[in-house]
Amino acid sequence: MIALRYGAGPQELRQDPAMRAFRADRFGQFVHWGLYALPAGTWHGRTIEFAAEFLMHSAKVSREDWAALARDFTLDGFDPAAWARTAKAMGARYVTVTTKHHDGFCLWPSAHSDFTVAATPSGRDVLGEILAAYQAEGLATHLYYSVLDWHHPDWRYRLDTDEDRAAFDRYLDFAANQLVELAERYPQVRGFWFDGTWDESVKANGRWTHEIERILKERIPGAIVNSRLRADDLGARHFDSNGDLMGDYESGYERRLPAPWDRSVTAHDWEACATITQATWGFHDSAWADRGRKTPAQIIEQLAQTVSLGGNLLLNFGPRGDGSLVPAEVDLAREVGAWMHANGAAVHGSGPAERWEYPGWGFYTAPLDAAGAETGLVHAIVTRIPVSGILTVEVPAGLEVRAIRALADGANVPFTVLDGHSLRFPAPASTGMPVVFALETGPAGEDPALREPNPDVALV
Ligand code: FHN
Repeated sequence: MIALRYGAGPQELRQDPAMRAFRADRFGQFVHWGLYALPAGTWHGRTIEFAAEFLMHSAKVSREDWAALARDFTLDGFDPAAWARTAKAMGARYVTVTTKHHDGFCLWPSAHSDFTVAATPSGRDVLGEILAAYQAEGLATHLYYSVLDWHHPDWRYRLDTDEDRAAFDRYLDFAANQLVELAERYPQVRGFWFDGTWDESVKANGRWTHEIERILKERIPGAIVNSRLRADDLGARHFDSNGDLMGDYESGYERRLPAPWDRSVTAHDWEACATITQATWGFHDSAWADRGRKTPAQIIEQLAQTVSLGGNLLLNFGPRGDGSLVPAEVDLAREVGAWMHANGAAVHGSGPAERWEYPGWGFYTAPLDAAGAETGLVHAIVTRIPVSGILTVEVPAGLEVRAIRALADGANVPFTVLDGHSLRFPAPASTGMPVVFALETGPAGEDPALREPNPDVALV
């Protein structure tokens, strides 16, 4: 055990109302919006097939030229109420919105920077409007903040000299002031999502990351902070040098998920973030970005896998430079939302179905408030229909399945008990979308007759 001053806190899962609500939400919307949405991946006619929010860096744009984009940030198509309605209809329960990305541009009129919405033609508090719109729809709000800052002259990647250290200390004061400002201006937010913390300079300042988490939680009791903020005394990130999670939930899964059978992640709260496009978070107006767009079924499969492992999925949207949503993202949200409308019970308020092994053809989830999954309901989300047309279910020892119903319409599904611990039922016809079945379970052996093969079923 290594003695650490800035390591992890208590390791029990937080059970306060904010954290329980976050855990039950399971599905959030990420929004990346800033000046980068204006050039949208192309600078002076050259399209760079890399994340749009990196364009300042990848096209080697000077601070001055990049800052001049603020003049075109005119909000002509900006309708935060439409963003919020879209998110809600998709089934998202919270939003995490970029307040400042790596380019340093602030979506709120920060008193600590001249590179903010206050310097754009409207001068409006864009962030405040976004938060209000989502809150009006009943969604919780989280603030993304990039510690990495290409605009600020005191930002350093490494601390090689005394001058670097002095500059970076000034930078950390600036960032701390901005974070306190955010917490004071928007005390209604539920959490903070940190990014841009991987450089040596930040890793050498574990104390600062520890202090920031403390200060934010002092300002907003119950605030939820992702693990990405934190470094410990020795520069370990996410998990401290003793292997304990820092922050309230792990946020290292980006555009990837744990393996479906990896139950180790259920030991703590975690959230994965995902792009709809292949590899850009900000709006990238190109065939390159469109090529990799995921389908609604792919998104739902990711969501199902995530929930089955006790995580949340934060699905990114990158509005266009004028503030309007990308039509393909609106369409996707609508289709995911239609599925969630019928099947959201397998996602919201759900988590891993304990002891139910990954079946290969999909994912099991169970209501979070059930006594584990020992009795009651288990949802089977079918994402891969076997060519055999047969779904086999291994039932955990001591349990039996008493009924299977299609979640969307409640239709009873006949099944065959193969032996004391497995059963099978016909796979659904493919609709191109995952299908969810509710398995009603109870302790085995209460009524032995129920464990006999069901005479109503014709074996497939
Ligand atoms: O560099 C950023 C990237 O632009 C985006 O914001 C993602 C979201 O998780 N975070 C960083 C890469 O890890």
